[in-house]
Amino acid sequence: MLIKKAGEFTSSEITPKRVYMNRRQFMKGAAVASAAAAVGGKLLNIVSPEIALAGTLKYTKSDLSTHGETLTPLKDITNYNNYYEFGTDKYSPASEAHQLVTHPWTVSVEGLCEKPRKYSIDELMSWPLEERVYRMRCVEGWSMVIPWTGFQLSKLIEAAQPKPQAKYVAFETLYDPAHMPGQRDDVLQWPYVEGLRLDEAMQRLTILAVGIYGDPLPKQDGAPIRLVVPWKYGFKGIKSIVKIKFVAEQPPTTWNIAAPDEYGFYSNVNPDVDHPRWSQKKERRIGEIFKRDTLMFNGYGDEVAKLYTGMDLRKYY
Ligand SMILES: Nc1nc2c(c(=O)[nH]1)N[C@H]1C(S)=C(S)[C@@H](COP(=O)(O)O)O[C@H]1N2
Ligand SMILES: [Mo]
Repeated sequence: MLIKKAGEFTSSEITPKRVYMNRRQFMKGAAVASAAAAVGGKLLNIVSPEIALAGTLKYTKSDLSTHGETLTPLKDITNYNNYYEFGTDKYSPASEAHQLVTHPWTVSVEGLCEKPRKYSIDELMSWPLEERVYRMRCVEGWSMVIPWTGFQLSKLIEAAQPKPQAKYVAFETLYDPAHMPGQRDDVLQWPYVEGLRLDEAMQRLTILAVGIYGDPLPKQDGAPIRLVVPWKYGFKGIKSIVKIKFVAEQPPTTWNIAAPDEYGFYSNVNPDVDHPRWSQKKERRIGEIFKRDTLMFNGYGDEVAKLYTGMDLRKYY
């Protein structure tokens, strides 16, 4: 399917999303030098995410993005989801999440900090935003590569000024069974809760995402704001956050409550620690046929391994 020949592009940036969406209105602007080549009737998008600035949000590119990976198409990121508030199968969040009311939206930052306060989502979305391309590895054995738009969680934490007693950060999803049909069943304990150690939360790879491919987060991906911790299994990335609380003790986490022998608090991606019911040695990148090796810390060990020095990662799984 030929959309446009390379020389005809009038936009400074073209992304897989734009190609996928085939929306010509995205293609206004300047020229692309050898960005896309029409070969054999197919449009080969060879633009790296580093030179692409898609979407309606204002943001900058980050040096902390993962390079050399093919981005997962928006179609897959928004149609193959885990969001049990909207059903337990992969496809129901895409059809059900429209019920979620994401505006107005308030995130309460509270607990053991000097400057607790509530933020409107509009204020948080007006913060300087960055694109962070990260691998995302679900504990179930599939993975994607997602260009998030967001900001470092550390910025919010610094603004809150945690007290010395604060050792962990606890997160909470909206509880709204009227608009989240899954919360009317007790498949999980609601609201969904997650947590990080304070140093994990401060690590520079940890972000709060408000967008994907430069547009505001689709509801099925956790609008209007969700956590992304790329070296941990995807379930740590709690969606549709309304509360962020500084606490002294390790907070409870939803999947650990549901199945403590299967899902720990740390949940670092680790090919050597199998899930009790399946191996974690391999994973299936969505869109690929052959399995890939699972990477220790999902490939982010240079950044994060030091957080776990001296810890037995079989015990602290
Ligand atoms: N509130 C909430 N957050 C959640 C979940 C959920 O069911 N509810 N699922 C988790 C799981 S298991 C994964 S793999 C990721 C999936 O994110 P995605 O659907 O945007 O790919 O969200 C995580 N965050
Ligand atoms: Mo997951």
